[in-house]
Amino acid sequence: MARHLITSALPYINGIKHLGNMVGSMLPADVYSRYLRQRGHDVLYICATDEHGTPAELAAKEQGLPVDEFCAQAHDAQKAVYDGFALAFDYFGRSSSPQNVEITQHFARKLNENGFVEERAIRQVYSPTDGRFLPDRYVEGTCPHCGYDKARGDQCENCTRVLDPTDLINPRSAISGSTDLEVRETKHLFLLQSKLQHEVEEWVARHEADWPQLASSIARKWLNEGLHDRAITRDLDWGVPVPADTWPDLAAEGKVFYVWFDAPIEYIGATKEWSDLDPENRDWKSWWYDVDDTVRYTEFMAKDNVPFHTVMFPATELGVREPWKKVDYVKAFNWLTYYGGKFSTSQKRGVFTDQALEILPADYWRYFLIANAPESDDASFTWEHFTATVNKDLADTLGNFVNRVLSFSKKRFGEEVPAGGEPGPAEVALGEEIARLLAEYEEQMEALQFRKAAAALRALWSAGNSYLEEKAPWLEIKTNKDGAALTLRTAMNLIHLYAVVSEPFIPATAATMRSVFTLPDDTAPWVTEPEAKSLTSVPPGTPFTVPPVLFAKLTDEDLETYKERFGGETTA
Ligand code: B3M
Ligand code: ZN
Repeated sequence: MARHLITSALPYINGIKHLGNMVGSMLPADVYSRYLRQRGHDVLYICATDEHGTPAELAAKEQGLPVDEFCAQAHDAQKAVYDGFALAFDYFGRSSSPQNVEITQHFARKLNENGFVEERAIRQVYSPTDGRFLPDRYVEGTCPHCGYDKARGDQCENCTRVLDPTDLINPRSAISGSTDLEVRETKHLFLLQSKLQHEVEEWVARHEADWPQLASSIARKWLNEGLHDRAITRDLDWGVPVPADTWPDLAAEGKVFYVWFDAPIEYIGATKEWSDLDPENRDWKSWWYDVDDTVRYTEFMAKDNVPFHTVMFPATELGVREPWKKVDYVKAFNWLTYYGGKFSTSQKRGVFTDQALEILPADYWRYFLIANAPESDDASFTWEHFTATVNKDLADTLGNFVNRVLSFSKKRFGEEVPAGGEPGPAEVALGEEIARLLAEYEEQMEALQFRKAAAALRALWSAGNSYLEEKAPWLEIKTNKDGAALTLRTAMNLIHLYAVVSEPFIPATAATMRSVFTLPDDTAPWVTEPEAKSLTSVPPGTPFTVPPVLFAKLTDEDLETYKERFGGETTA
């Protein structure tokens, strides 16, 4: 059995992420990891905060904190939210870690030794007042296209045009406001990606047939446009320093690596952070170095990150000329929109992950988001859709089933699973159906088809409801007590099966459902086909309890409150 290495795109440090970020990377990675663990695979799920670059420096400045302090706090704040969402990372690291510094510098040295790095002089804006070169984002001015007076050197937020700092009218430093700017020549390291084009093409060609179309088409597009050499250093205080042993001049000038150079390397760096905590039992290299097909590596990300993961990072890994593990499967997602418009961190539009948890427990969000993951197309979040889904799938189909069965049985038969009755045609048919749906669920999970997996899970829950409606134990009990006992016992077995199978989607609720029964040895991680067919794992006489309502039904009033708080109309 292959070991599974799983990573989700590293959330950027500058703020709490919104639901769109969550569904496009971390959450599906967590669901998949949980599923694989249940199936007995050796899984390592790694993520981290992406901490370098200008947005981190700017966010720190805004809060009046030194950037390292800002990042430490922001990391903890994000981690707390992810704990709240029950994301079961094996490790959640930080790209500013010493481990990442070490490995990033190693990669740069190797690329240099292999002839893929070159020092080039470029012309860049220098601010004598600030005593430094200004990265693109640190130059502000008037947009030459639309006249917006707070346009940044990389892009105008107003008309979205991509800019060069020298395009700006009346440019000024975003740090000091100084307009005393000059253009000076300075040296930067360039990664000669053009020299690696051919190799990357070959590598992509060998993999793209296995990837989802979204990932392979984006990779193709980038390759067809041609890989350009690109600057991999910046003039910033905060970042992985250019190593002085190899580039003494650039190091003396305080250059650091560009954030997109060190961020993907942090997948490896974070694994080493994890490993260094317990070096006797963990070996980071055994996941990354010279592992070939003994490790299957799956990456999760939104579509804007695909070029970096299918083309740029593989180019880096190939150019290092060491056997670092490259991605096997790229699970890419489209956008989750908010009422058809953009979720926006900068404009605070949409629902942020911390706010979501203030409103409802994680399981509500986990289920809704995965069941509506933007897999084949963009998907729209609306409060109407959210409340309707919660009410129908979670409150009615699953929650109500569980409570109805257990309370009724307790009332009529007491606090143990009732004995009596022999399985008949209805139970045989149910068992067949459950086994078939379980196989369907497994197949979709293995294929990383999350919406379809959610649909199969929902169908499993529904099958229980249909069975209960058909057998109607509340009527049966009047004429055939044994028959009613059989029906309820079978339904309780379904509850136990749901507890096991639903765990990746709704881990907290699944644990509650499982703890309903006092079974002597209830540790089985999965349900076998014979168990699914016979539905007898929970035997008569097993003590049980009735849990509190699993999912609250959301009212029209709730809906109005949410819409009022977050804005519930299209503004796009
Ligand atoms: N931090 C992109 C983003 O925040 C980025 C992903 C890095 S993955 C190595 O959208
Ligand atoms: Zn503009």
